[in-house]
Amino acid sequence: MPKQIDILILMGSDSDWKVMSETATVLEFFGVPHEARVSSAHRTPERTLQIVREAEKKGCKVIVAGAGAAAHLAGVVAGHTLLPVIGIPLSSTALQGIDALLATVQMPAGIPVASMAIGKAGATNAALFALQILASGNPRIAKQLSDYRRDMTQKVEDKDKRLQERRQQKR
Ligand code: RP5
Repeated sequence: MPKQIDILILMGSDSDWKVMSETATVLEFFGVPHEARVSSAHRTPERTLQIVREAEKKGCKVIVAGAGAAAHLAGVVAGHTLLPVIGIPLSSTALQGIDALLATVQMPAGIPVASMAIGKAGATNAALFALQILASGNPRIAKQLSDYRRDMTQKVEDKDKRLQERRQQKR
């Protein structure tokens, strides 16, 4: 029996891991079973399909795919599965991710990919978005997400408080 996963993190190259590890870090924090794999839509197309099929058998519910350059990974994966696919455009060429952004976001009608922002913010948000998809059927994750937002709100309020205090001291 293969190890069950909720989320597959797929990336085009190991050079993408520096950014894609942000997705894994969030999923680890939330305690959600996942797997991170390297496979390229261009360099290893058949292997990519095989990894998607294996993930489906492992009970995977969402696929997060990050790639740079002419980034077709998320779109190609989406064409092979009915699982929701979240794409992260990565900056790995002279075009600084704009190439990957357009390749990821401009999907033709019929095969959707939820495209995130370029780089680390996109990698973090991909994890949160995947968790939000899981949360509709999982009250534990829904509660964790709600706590995460509450902590974020508190941090912003703390920053504002510190700013007001600094300004007050100058007067
Ligand atoms: C893409 O090409 C990968 O996703 C990576 O962002 C980029 C460069 O790959 P490497 O040449 O570093 O393997 O397929």
